[in-house]
Formats: sequence, structure tokens, C-alpha cells
Amino acid sequence: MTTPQSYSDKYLHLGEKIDLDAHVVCVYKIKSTQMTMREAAAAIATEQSTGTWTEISTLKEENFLKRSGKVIEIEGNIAKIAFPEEDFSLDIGGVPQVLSIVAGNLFGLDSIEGVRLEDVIFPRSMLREFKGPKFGVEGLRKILKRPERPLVGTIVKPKIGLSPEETAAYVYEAGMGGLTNGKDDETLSNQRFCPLEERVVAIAEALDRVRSESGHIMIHAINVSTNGHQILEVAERAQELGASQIMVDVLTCGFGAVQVLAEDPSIKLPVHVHRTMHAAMTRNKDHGISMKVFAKLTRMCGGDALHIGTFGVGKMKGEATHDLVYRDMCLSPEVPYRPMMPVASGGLQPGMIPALIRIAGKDLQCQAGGGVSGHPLGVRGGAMAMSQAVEAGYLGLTAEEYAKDHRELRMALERWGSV
Ligand code: CAP
Ligand code: MG
Repeated sequence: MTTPQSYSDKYLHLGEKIDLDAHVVCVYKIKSTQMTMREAAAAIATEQSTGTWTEISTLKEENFLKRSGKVIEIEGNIAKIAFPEEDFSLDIGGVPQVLSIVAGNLFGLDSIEGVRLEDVIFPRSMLREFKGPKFGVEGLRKILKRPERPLVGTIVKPKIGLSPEETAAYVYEAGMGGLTNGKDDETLSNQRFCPLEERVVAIAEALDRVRSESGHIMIHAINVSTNGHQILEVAERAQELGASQIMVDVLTCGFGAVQVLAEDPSIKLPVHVHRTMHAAMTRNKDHGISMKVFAKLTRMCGGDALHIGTFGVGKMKGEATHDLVYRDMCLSPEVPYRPMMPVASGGLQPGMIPALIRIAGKDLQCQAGGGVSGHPLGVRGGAMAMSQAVEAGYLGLTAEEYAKDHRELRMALERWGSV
């Protein structure tokens, strides 16, 4: 016999006026064949606040209204549930505790086949507890002395397998080809063939060489993703040895990892945020968590740049309309923090960049791994082609138009075509 999911009409407050300054409002898309929308929404509010699968004798009546989630709106398959601010614990608990309420057990309730957290709206008092990016769009532009153009970067490829010297040689070539950003790939850490400390030193030297030989500024994000008890120490060590940026995988390491790297006074570097594993939660449109929620939380926690997708042009699953929502979440004044740089990455190559910029705008970091190192002229040629493509996009020209006078871009188009 299965245990029925209990819900109570007491959690339904449809049409009632609630104080939005004292609640966290969650927007859920729900699919249930066993329950009505009212029942399913009430079941979520029950499970995520004061209830459980059966009536209990320990919930005091006087606490019920103060602590319970309230279903405040249902429209079609969308329900809004407001959780009292008092239910949250930011000093100890933080984003992990927030997620355990707004995105917790509810995903596994047997009687609800699908539920997707589309958005979370925090009251101002809670937003004030977060600091947001230290650098963000403006800070990165200032470091790179690049006030208007989109940033243009690469992910060192192959993902793993290069030595520190080979990695640094790649970065040097990329910098000489005009790229502003380099980064470790998400699977590169401290493997024996490429120890983190040696890599940091070699890359810092390469970037210094680029600057002294060409005057061009490039930064490179070192992947410091690791266990919670080590992350600060690893980031501090990377900084000490000359890292110009650090990278963290937000979903494998947790939002607390982003926050500590952004807020700890010892770290003075911008934080590039990768989202490896996100698609396990964001890809299914009927179940999981929207990237919008992850973007909002990352910005609250102080990420300076975040991968948000390639607006339907790259290799990763995505659609322009959705990615525009995530981009807006990085940049919009909806939350009281500096704008965070949206990063487009995944299967990009120069022939896609002007179209990408046309869709996504100029506050964007365009990034290509294979689209740089797969160029017929090698990394420098690929970096030049990417830089030319960004210039074309910035000027409002197509890749073909700009390629007429730019050999590297032309060669990229011959190899990969354009969109
Ligand atoms: C891109 C990339 C990035 C993905 C992540 C990769 O390499 O380094 O991790 O872009 O996707 O490993 O695939 P390529 P997202 O340029 O060679 O494809 O940004 O969507 O999280
Ligand atoms: Mg990668």
C-alpha cells in the first residue's frame, strides 16, 4: 500500500492579500494526474513548511499561520506559493537551507509527476543579506580595459591531458591572438599531469608575456572547484601564485562555494561560475529547476560571470527565448546587485558569433574551446578568428562581410560555416 500525500485546505490562501515583503514567493509549474492543481500546490506547501504526509499533534495552532507555506495563486498549471521569511535561516543555513525549502522534497512526491521551480522572488530584507558580484560586468571590463565590446574567450582544450607548460603555451597563443579570457575546463583540477600550482605559475607568466609583448590584457580562470573544506585555501594559493581569476562549478560545489569565494576578504579575484551538471535539473521543461533560479542565486552569492547557454546556436541544448531570460537575470535591476557577466559557451565557433551578439547583446562573454583550437592555423589563428568575429558582431556586420578582409575568420568560415 502506498502512503497518500497529505494536503490540507488550510494551506490554500487563494486571492488573499499577503505581505510580499515578508515572504519568499515561488513559482512552480505542476503536472499531476492524481491531484487537482489546488491539491498538488497545497501538498507542496504542506511538505515544504509545517506539514507531513499525515495530520500531526505537535503543530501548535498559533504557529500554523506564521510558519506555513501559502498557496496564493493558481493559473493553469502554474502555482505560486509564499513561504514566510521566518522559515528561512540565512546566518546558519544560507542558500543550502533556502533550497531545501523552495526546491526540496517536493520533487519526489509520489502524487505529483512533474514539478518545475520556474522562479523564486525574495523579499528585499533577504536580498540585503547578500552582496552580489564584487566585479561583475563593469569590474571585468575595467580589469580588461574593454569598456564596450563583448569579451572573447577560450576554454583550453583538450579538457584534460595537457601539461602546465602546454596549457600556458595555449594561453599565450590565445592572448596573442586577441582573446580577453581564458579558462580551465571543468574537469581539470590538480591531476598529476597538470598540477594546479605549476599551471597557475606557468599561465601567469604567459599572460605577463602577452602583456609585455603586445600590450594586450587577458585573464585566465583557474578551476578551484573542490571539497568545501579546501576551496578557500586552494583559491588563496592560486591567487598567491599569480592567478588572475578563479573558476568554480556552482552545482557540484554548491552556492556556498561561490559565496565564500566572492565574500571572503582574502580573495580579491573575479569568480567565473561554470554550471556543469545543471542540465540534470534544467533540461526537462516539466520537472526540475529553471536556469533562471540558478542565475539569480549565483548573482546573489557573488558570481562575476556565469554560463547561461548559447541562445540556440551552439552544441548544448538551449533556446534563444529561454537564454534571454537567463541573460536578463544576470543583468537586470530586479535584484540590487552589480550585473553579472553572461557567458555563452558550448560548441561555439567564429561563424556563430555575430549572430550570437545580435541576439544576446554586447554585455556578453563569448567563449570557444574547439572553435579556437580546431582552427586550421592553430590556437593563435583561432583566437584571431574569434576576435574578428566579435568585432564583426560589435559593428553589426555578418561574419561573411567581415571575413572579406580577414583571413583567419575566412578560414574559420571555410571550415565550419556560419549561422
Ligand atoms: C565548451 C565547454 C563548456 C560548455 C559548458 C565544454 O567547449 O568547455 O564546458 O560550454 O556548457 O566543455 O563543452 P567547446 P554551458 O567550446 O569546445 O564546445 O556553458 O552550457 O554550461
Ligand atoms: Mg568545459
